[in-house]
Amino acid sequence: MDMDFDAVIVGAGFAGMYMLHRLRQGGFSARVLETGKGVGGTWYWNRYPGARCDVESVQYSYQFSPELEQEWEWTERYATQPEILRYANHVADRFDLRRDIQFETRVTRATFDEQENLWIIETGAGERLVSRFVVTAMGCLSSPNTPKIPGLSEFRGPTYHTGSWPHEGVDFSGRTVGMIGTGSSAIQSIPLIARQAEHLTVFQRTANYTVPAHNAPLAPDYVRQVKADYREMRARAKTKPAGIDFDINWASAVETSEAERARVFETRWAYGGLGFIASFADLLLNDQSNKTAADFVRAKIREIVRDPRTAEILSPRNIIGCKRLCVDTGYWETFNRPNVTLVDIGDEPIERITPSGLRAKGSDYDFDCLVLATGFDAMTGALLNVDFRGRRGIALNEAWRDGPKTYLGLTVAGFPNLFTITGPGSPSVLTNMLPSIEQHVEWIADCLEAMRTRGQTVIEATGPAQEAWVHEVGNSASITLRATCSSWYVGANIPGKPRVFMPYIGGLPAYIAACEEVVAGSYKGFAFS
Ligand code: NA7
Repeated sequence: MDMDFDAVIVGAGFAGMYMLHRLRQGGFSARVLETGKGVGGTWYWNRYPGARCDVESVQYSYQFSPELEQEWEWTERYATQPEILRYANHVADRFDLRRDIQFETRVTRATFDEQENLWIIETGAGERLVSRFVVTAMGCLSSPNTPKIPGLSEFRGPTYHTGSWPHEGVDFSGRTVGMIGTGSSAIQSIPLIARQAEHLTVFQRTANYTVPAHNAPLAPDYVRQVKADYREMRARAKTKPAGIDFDINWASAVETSEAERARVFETRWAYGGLGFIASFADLLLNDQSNKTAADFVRAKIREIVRDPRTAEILSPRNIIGCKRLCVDTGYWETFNRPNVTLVDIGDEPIERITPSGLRAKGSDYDFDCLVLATGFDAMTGALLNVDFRGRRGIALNEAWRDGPKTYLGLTVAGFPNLFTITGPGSPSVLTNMLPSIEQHVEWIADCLEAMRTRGQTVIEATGPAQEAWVHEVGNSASITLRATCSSWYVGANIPGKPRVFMPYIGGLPAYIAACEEVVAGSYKGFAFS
């Protein structure tokens, strides 16, 4: 069997693009296969109004090229989807990546041939490529979840999913809109859709916590200062659990006086963003500490939302930060608008979608357009959409029947020469994705270079090493409150999905140390041939 490439990379988002760049630098041949017509991954698909990154733009960016860091100008504290997509395109052009990216190509199956130690990759168009290695770069939130609500196909008007929004945009002027979901995508888009639509009805199953973004244009002085200090900022970020350079207050919320606690929360609220959850070090470790932050946010909701009943429905009851904290611009305020209605469906699922709207709790709601802000089959969805076959033809679906099992979130026992960037069992979604991606890519590229030097062609995680890592991932999850609610982190949003806390919660520094230890121990936990 002739080998077409050293590596096939699946996905041309930030992970796939940098993987291609690094493999080229290492002298490997690689081809990226990408379903979309352009680069950008999540930022290519998620074009709903208000889509923005919840990590500050100067930090949600590549650091592998100091020249790129210096030349690119972010314009806002939190970059919009179009700006991030422009950045992705700029990177693709600047590093001449497109000539090795095959767009409009969906990988459907990948089979490891044990005789030849090669992967055979098949695409939706019936193409077949052969490579030594496969690197998945498919993103953690890239397989949209369309809930199986009865009647969905009967709705007469257009239905939009926030995770695969029409590229030409949607004009809601003069239209009535129904929206299902109140996660991050809904929280970002609701204020903008409400401003445009004649009426917006939001169907909320679980109230969510959100913190104001206080987004603003970036001041030139600030940008100059960041650019002068970039190396130090990146180094500081790598010492933080989330890989984001923000201050963690190491005090305990319950051991702090009420007045001081209120002051800290107010300061963080006024600053805005995800750093709110770092107001105190034990917010995600101790119920009582968590409740102080949750109470603070609930009081804010009551202050902002004029109708007490609406404020009550909007007030989350679960652990703050258990589901991913959202960052918004004018979310609670939007429910003061006369053209916005909130419907609580927390205690009873939507009965059915009807040709003119939907039926819930015995009432009919009519609207012209339906928006599904219903999230993703997170972390494993995209991987399991490809029929990966490892040794003895074992399907990844089968190997992961009880939940994903990986070694370092990067490799899977029984699936040699397969690498999964930001796979389950890596910190990924609990961190700033860009530095996490870069760390994975560099680890993989270094590993392939080491193998080449040693004349090895096959790498595979051993079963015991994988078991030990799965144990470590589960153990670290069990000490936080994060694993205690029905979130997509545990697969709870997808009926029938095994309930396993999927990302590694030990923090980026601990994870990097674990990866470095593996390398220092001559890639301990891996078998080579
Ligand atoms: P999320 O955070 O998974 O939110 C999805 C929302 O859709 C959430 O409010 C769900 O309610 C709701 N949902 C899902 N299925 C249904 C059904 N069947 N009926 C009613 N409501 C439903 O996805 P997002 O796209 O907002 O954000 C994903 C991540 O992207 C986010 O965390 C950021 O990291 C960026 P539930 O809470 O499950 O009760």
